[in-house]
Amino acid sequence: MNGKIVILTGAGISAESGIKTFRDADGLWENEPVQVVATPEGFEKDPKRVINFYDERRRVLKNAEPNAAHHALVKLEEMYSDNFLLITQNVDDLHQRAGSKRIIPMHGELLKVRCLGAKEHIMSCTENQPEKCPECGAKMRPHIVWFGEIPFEMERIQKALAECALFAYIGTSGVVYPAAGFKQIAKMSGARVVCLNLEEVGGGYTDEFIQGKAGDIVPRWVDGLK
Ligand code: BV8
Repeated sequence: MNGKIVILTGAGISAESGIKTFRDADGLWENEPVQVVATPEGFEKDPKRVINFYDERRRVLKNAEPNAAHHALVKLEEMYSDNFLLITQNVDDLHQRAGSKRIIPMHGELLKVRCLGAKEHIMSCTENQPEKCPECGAKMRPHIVWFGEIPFEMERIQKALAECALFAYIGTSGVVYPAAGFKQIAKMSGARVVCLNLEEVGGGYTDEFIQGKAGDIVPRWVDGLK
């Protein structure tokens, strides 16, 4: 295939690694309402509850491993090199641990925290979030894009979508914007759009739907692109 390939992943690609998705039964948002734990207002109102929510997710992530779908996307990156970009909505580090390099974690990273000081120091955090910034003493927050905040690297993303010949979205329910709108931008740019997911997600602009668990269908799909 000529031209660039852009992949968007969501929580479904990490499900087989034991990471809860957001909207499936017993999903993450079931016990913790979004507006309480994933908005700046929620953090302002009850920082301890928000910090505990992310500290707990870091503990779960420590025992998780990348699955065959993560590894298949690394192989795809090796095949397409500079013509490949992976955009993930996920804040886990499973893509990175599998070896993905050309990756944009557009909703932030669970294993990073940043301070609320002027310099917004960003640092690694694998356990509980520190009380104060070790650099400047300011309060800390998860390095996560909450609802109402602007995702990272949107310009770079828009450019890649405008140039791509193949756009695949994997393991995402297509509920959260602006990520949910990427398939439309890609389609309007002339790309072929493929959905790989456990369930069919609406929203149109999709040329092909491949149903199944990511760990099964993604490696097969990548092999077919060789
Ligand atoms: C923004 C970090 C302005 C937190 C997250 C009304 C209409 C349209 C938009 C809005 C609206 N009101 C408000 C908005 C904007 C809002 C939004 O979209 N709200 C939604 C709920 C309506 N968006 C924002 O606020 C965004 N910011 O808009 O800023 C702006 C933007 C651009 C330029 C200028 C200004 C910020 C959104 C980011 C929020 N943060 N995450 C955290 O992780 O704690 S979002 C959160 O949802 C995660 O990142 C998650 O990845 C993401 C999306 O969910 P999915 O990944 O899709 O997960 P889900 O569980 O939903 O689905 C899993 C799928 O996998 C399912 O389909 C399932 O069938 C499938 N699956 C399950 N198992 C498997 C599988 N598939 C394959 N194999 C399996 N084994």
